[in-house]
Amino acid sequence: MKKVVQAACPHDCPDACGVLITVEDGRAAKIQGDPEHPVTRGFLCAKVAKYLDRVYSPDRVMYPMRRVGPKGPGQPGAAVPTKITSSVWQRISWDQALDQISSRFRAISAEFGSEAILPYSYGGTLGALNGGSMDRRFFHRLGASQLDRTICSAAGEAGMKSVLGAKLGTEPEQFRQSKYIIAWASNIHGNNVHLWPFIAEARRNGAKLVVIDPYRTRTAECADWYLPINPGTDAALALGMMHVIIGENLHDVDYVTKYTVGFEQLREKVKAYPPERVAQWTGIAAEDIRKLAREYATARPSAIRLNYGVQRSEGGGMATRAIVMLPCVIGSWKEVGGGLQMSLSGAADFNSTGLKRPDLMHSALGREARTLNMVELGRVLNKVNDPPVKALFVYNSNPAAVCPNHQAVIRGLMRPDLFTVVHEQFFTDTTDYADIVLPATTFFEHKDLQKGYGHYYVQVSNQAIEPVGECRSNVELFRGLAERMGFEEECFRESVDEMIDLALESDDPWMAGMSRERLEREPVRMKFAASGADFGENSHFSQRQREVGHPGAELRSGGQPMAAVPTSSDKVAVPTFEPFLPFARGGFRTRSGKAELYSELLKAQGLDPVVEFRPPAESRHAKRNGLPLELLARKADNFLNTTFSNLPSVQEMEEPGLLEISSGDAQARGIADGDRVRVFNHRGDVELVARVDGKVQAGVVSASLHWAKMAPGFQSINSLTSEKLTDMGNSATFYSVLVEVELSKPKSSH
Ligand SMILES: Nc1nc2c(c(=O)[nH]1)N[C@H]1C(S)=C(S)[C@@H](COP(=O)(O)OP(=O)(O)OC[C@H]3O[C@@H](n4cnc5c(=O)[nH]c(N)nc54)[C@H](O)[C@@H]3O)O[C@H]1N2
Ligand SMILES: Nc1nc2c(c(=O)[nH]1)N[C@H]1C(S)=C(S)[C@@H](COP(=O)(O)OP(=O)(O)OC[C@H]3O[C@@H](n4cnc5c(=O)[nH]c(N)nc54)[C@H](O)[C@@H]3O)O[C@H]1N2
Ligand SMILES: [Mo]
Repeated sequence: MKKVVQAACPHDCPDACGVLITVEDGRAAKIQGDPEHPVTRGFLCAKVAKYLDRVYSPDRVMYPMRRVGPKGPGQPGAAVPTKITSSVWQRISWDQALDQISSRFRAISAEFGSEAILPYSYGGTLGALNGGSMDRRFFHRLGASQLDRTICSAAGEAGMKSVLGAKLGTEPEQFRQSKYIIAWASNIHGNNVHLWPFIAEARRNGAKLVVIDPYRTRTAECADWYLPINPGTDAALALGMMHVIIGENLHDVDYVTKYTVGFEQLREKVKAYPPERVAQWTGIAAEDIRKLAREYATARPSAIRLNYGVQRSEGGGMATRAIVMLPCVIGSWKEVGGGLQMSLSGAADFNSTGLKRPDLMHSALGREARTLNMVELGRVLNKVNDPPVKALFVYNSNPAAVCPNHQAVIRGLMRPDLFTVVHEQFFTDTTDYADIVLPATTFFEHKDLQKGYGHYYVQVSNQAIEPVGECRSNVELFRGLAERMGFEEECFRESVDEMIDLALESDDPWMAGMSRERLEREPVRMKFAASGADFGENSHFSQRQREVGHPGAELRSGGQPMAAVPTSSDKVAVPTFEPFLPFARGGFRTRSGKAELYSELLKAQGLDPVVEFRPPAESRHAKRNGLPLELLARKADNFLNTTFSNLPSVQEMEEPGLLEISSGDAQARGIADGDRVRVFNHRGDVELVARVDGKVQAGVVSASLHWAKMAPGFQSINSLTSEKLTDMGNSATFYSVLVEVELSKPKSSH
């Protein structure tokens, strides 16, 4: 029997693709992008196109296992146990596993209090259910410590919200109507490839693409203008652009007056950032800064695709804040194809209180549980007392590779008194330190509900096949564990469909028309036109926009403020949707209701209420201490963080283990292309192979993330990164790292 199942890719990626899985006699036979999904448009990224290799990999965790050997990755090369029973693992039943976990949790709670148990999860799946529902209910009810999920985007979120009050922005479909696109720290071909066709369409219609990134990405290679920037200096660039824009009266006086607060303070602030000064920090010539500012402000509509690269730096919150001010200052939020996109996840939320039940924590503890920051796992496992963490429950994450300050994390995970449970699809770096490993389903094997953070569509991901082996989804695992712990609340018995229905219970008008039955069949765009209120009055598109002959988008007055109707004389493709312009007429979700170029909230936190640039302290400190090179510990284009990095068919598309270095820096150290090099700083060192390929400029080196145990000595690139937190949002500073490089041994001759 053959069927085609509608599903959604749940990986941590803005694109959240619609996928079609062909199933023949119970076995998945084909995966393809959903041609009907308006953003997926029928194609998949290279790694998800190979997903059958992942689902049916012989290396999957198939059964619950208990450790009988020592913790740690063992011998190089022999790290992946494919046999059920080995000297390290013993197969056990689900019943035994759940019994052992629950009795251990009871004992730890009795001796140290329930907050000695710490859940650790992040981006394994973005499904609303398997990403955070039954698990949260379970840990709330248990009274476990709370995890502050900051490893990815919290600085950017804080920076963006300080201006806009929400994570909203330009939808991908509108980029086809832009005339000027800045990909700012945005590796579009690698991390967000479904935006590319819209940009390609815009360029066919004459748009210019500018890329601002210290690494020459594939996107930079095909840009009209590539501006390599010194890492961590983006706030200065944005301030310098605003210096030019405001100084030359290119800002939108009407928009700024109506919809922002603090413009005068910003005008004062940017005076200190003339292009000549900014050039010294950023490495971008003053003339280029002027040109960029002028073009950005006048080539309408202009859109910025900002991604999270800038906010993985010490000043990441302020950098994001500064960049997010740009469309507010030039008023490009008014235009179809204008504005800015970072994350769109702040639109219409599912019923998250219902899914996660934070009230259960209060009934368990009588108060909020303590919160531990996931970025600081090394410190948390080694230094936190009162109570110490005695049990770690990892799912949807591979902290033994993705966490900063890898050495400290590993020291913590090696603690003999730490009881570690890992629910996983594969024997990752983290399962190497588990006491119990539990087998997890992939999205082929369970049902879920999903939004994206790079578009505004919602989907149900239907289950395509039965779980392989004895795999269970996160929902079923925590349901089973709740039962073992004797938790009697009804919510632990809800079925998956009941949970999806509950998640969709929302009085948000943007969620109107989203029933489970409908979402099972098709992706549904949020219903913005129905939102009515909030978006101010008397909006109209700027005169300038009409003058340059852009599709004459006109806002209807009255109840449908965001609807834009293309006119018949338009030459560019007519969009098949009504563009969503979240801030065309204000509607900011800040306290003032305006774009806050001056923020009382920031002032109260002791931060600059306008915006500021501070050169990263890591640079000042490390350069003094003989660590002259900025390291970009980047993501690989064909892996997803560390996911996929163990699959042979995906490995073929990547070259892990490289240190990309400029020819000048290589020569100065006697390093040639292909040489083995040691990259080090005061936190650790890793062995890599030098690649002199012109991807980075002088002073910058780059290496990519993957499973630690694929590397010599099992060293994650995160051996070099620090636990230092960002200026806002308590996020990670993966891109504020200084290192030195030396030849480790001569290149072998074969
Ligand atoms: N293929 C693939 N796709 C992914 C992922 C992956 O690992 N692989 N990861 C997913 C995840 S978790 C996320 S959060 C998203 C978003 O991920 P992104 O934020 O897009 O990812 P990054 O690669 O961290 O950063 C984007 C770009 O910023 C650049 N950059 C680094 N430092 C600076 C800086 O100081 N200034 C500027 N201007 N640029 C800088 C990097 O070189 C990189 O090209 O992507 C998701 N998609
Ligand atoms: N050096 C450096 N470090 C980084 C980054 C960087 O750019 N550079 N990026 C950071 C960022 S942005 C992020 S978001 C984090 C990502 O950190 P993580 O979210 O830990 O990312 P992954 O390495 O992809 O690990 C996810 C794991 O979840 C598992 N998984 C998938 N689906 C399920 C499921 O349904 N159930 C269970 N139980 N498990 C599942 C996968 O098999 C995989 O091993 O890494 C951060 N670390
Ligand atoms: Mo991320």
